[in-house]
Amino acid sequence: MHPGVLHRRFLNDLSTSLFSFVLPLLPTSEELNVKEEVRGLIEKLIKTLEPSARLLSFGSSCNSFGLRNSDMDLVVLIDDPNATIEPGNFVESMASLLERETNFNVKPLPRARIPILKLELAPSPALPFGIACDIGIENRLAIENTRLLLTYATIDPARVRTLVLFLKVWSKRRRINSPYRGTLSSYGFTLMVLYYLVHVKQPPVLPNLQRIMPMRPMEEEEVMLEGRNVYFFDDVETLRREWSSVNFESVGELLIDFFRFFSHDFQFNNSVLSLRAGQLTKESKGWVNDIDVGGLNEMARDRNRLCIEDPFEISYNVARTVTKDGLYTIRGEFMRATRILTQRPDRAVLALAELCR
Ligand code: 3AT
Ligand code: MG
Repeated sequence: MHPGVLHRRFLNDLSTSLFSFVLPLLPTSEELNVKEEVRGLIEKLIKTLEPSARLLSFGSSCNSFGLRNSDMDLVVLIDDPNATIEPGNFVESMASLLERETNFNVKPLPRARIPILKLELAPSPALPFGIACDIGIENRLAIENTRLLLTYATIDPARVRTLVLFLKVWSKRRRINSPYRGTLSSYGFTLMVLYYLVHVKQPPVLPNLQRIMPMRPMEEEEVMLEGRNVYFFDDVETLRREWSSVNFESVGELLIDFFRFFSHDFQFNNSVLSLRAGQLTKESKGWVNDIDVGGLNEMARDRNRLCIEDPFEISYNVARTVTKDGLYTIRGEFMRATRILTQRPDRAVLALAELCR
């Protein structure tokens, strides 16, 4: 058979295999229901401390990039402007309340840079993996970046969700999804995929929601939250009606090209990935040689090896956890993935299994 035909067949096979790979890893409706019940229960309790408090989900439980048994990310928002609440103290009050009233294993971190409360529930028949949950206070930007990610997913769910979900599984299985151990968070990998679909791929798979929309050239707005412009085009109905990508590449092709781009083309040494503005230089962001000396017993750390600009908190490098070794490992994994997928084995399923081993 002609090599071109074989290659086509492999790509088709790869796309189908990606869909079937991801499908059984999605959360069940039972899991989602239990988690929503838990959220409601905790919210009710927290309202006894502060009646104007609401408890909202963010992160993967509501950006459509959630996997089965993933952690719950929750945030307390206090609506009453007259309520004077200090996050650290509120974390401590919530901790004693939940300790008293629930079966959760409660661990408050009131003096962390961002005070949070960690909760854990032991496994049960309805939730064979238990529940792990972090509750933060007043982190409204996280709600907005969750909505941004969700809106991107909604534009082209078949390609965007499949790519992101696969990358998340792959990065976890290859152990490069551990911000505490020098590699990158899921949020960071998700921003890499979206950056690639908006700014690298030509023609683009996704529009830049933070920029002027093609159909309404004069309507760029500023919506300020905590001093940041959190505007993005979030009118999903209009997007569905008026945006259609002329990029028809399959999810398999996009995956291979994603790995190839980050193996060979992206200039990690001097470039910044910005979903908001495309490729930027580290120099223009002032993100060069920023060594964080750390506390008394901490090692000095290089904060800007891998640079991913947060879409709203633009002075914040989402990939600041990535060390020199971490980046070396991540790039090694991109190369390994490219190699496995371009060696064109007979069966795409086997390639995916090998990739995630
Ligand atoms: P998992 O399914 O838990 O692996 P996730 O999508 O929940 O993936 P993260 O746990 O990395 O992703 O992050 C949860 C949310 O927290 C995503 C984003 O709203 C916020 N977030 C995480 N990391 C950062 C960061 N470095 N800067 C700003 N917001 C962040
Ligand atoms: Mg999470």
